[in-house]
Amino acid sequence: MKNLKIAIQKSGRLNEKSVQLLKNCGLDFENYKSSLITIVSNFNLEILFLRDDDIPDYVEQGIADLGIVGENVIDESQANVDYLQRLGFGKCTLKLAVPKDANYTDIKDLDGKSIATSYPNILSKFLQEKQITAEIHPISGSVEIAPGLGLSEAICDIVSTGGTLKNNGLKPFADVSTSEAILIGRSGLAENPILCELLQRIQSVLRAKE
Ligand code: PRT
Ligand code: ZN
Repeated sequence: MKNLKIAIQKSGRLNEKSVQLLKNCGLDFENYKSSLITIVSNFNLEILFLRDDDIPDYVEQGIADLGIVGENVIDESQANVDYLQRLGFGKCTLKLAVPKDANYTDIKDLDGKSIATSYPNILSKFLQEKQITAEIHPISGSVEIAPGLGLSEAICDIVSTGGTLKNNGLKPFADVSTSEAILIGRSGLAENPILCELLQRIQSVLRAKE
């Protein structure tokens, strides 16, 4: 049977837990940090190690059959992929935040303001739903320093403990969406026997954790 390919994050917040999940499924593989691809010796699977932002497109295009990536990254990419299984790790919330002494009271107070974010697609959909017109500044990282530098009046970024917001003189203002790591698949894969076996193993690992 032809191997399936699964893309996981090469390094970063989801790497270790993605590797651990696959190992807990009984998959035997070398986790070489320097190699971008590894073959599972006891299952029809190859593992590709990629930047998380690239995973949804690789899966949409069928270069990888499966991927493990944060819901926020999938939504932002707007890739057409199947959501197969929520994985319960990498939990975080995409939030709007403003300088700690700003006296905004309602989400509508963002009307006409500028907002820096690495998630322009998710943010623009959210603002549209709330009928708010704001100027979105897409930036790729260190979003929390934008208000302090005068680039924007608010930000929209991922928060987990809230420590980064606090350290940058910001306070959370509203939740945009929540996220966790998800197993995604290219469309048309649902009946694949290797996927069915892998999904069963993942689900029993998740059940054992409950
Ligand atoms: O190199 P690559 O592109 O693969 O990785 P990356 O740097 O883009 O992503 P990475 O490894 O930081 O995060 C991977 C995924 O983990 C994200 O897409 C989220 O789904 C999830 N996740 C969970 C988080 C966080 N928690 C998180 N706290 N992603 C980012 N953060 C950052 C956030 O951007 C902010 O700068 O942590 C800071 C806030 O954390 P607190 O704890 O101070 O609130
Ligand atoms: Zn990334």
